[in-house]
Amino acid sequence: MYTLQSEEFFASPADSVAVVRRCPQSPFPEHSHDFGEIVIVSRGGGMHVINDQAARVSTGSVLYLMPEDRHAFTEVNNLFLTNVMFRLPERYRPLLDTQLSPAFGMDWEIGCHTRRQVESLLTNLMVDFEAPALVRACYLEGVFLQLVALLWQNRYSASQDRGVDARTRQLVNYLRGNFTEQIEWEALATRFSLSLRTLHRKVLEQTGTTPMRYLNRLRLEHAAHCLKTGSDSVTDIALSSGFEDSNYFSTQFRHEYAQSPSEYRLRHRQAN
Ligand code: RM4
Ligand code: NI
Repeated sequence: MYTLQSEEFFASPADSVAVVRRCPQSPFPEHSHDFGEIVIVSRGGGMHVINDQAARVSTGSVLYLMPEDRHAFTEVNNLFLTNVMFRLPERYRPLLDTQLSPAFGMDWEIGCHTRRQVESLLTNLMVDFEAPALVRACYLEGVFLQLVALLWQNRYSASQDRGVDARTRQLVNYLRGNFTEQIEWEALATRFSLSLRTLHRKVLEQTGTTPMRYLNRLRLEHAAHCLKTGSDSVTDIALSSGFEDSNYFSTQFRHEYAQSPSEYRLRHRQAN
């Protein structure tokens, strides 16, 4: 694992904040930073792993990394995000402590109204203006503090939005929490006041993949975790992950992991 150095990303030694867009974000190996990092997802989706804890991210996800944290993007689906990097993380830790949680990024979602306000602050952080180093540092820090306050105030705003985007985000969150159940798409669309057509289009936009493929991935990731860590039979794992048929599960598993569930279990047993 390697540590990214601030010299590589900050415009000058005096700058306390730097912003880089990743449009799109490519898969990125595990790393840490000698700076703090706030990641704001604006489109698509993917799998983010922070300190060995994996969580799917999608539009509106907000992640915090302090220098002691390690993270990676192991899977990306048309994932667009912005990294807000900040020096002197210890200076901001008391302010950010309220926002740092192991599960952070699993449950923090900003809604479309907040995303528009955040975008305006990100643009201000990226503005390039000539000024004495101290003036520039004060300007950047001021905008950064506004951003941190806005994110905290609106950390659950996705659920307050009434629009299609937020209802889709709620549906995606529902899938994350209920993928072991049998999903009836018509009933789910009705529950979140979406047409099937809109459900398909918006899930594709927010996760980068189709609803069925997204559901299958959630189930397969759960099954892979069970194969690695438990001793249940492949059939029991298939059923407890939401698959109705263990043959279909094995086919899907082989398609996603290029090996059978048993081979996967054996490989991870040998690795440990
Ligand atoms: C990478 C990735 C990392 C970030 C660096 C600056 O593309 O987003 O998380 O730390 O950029
Ligand atoms: Ni990073």
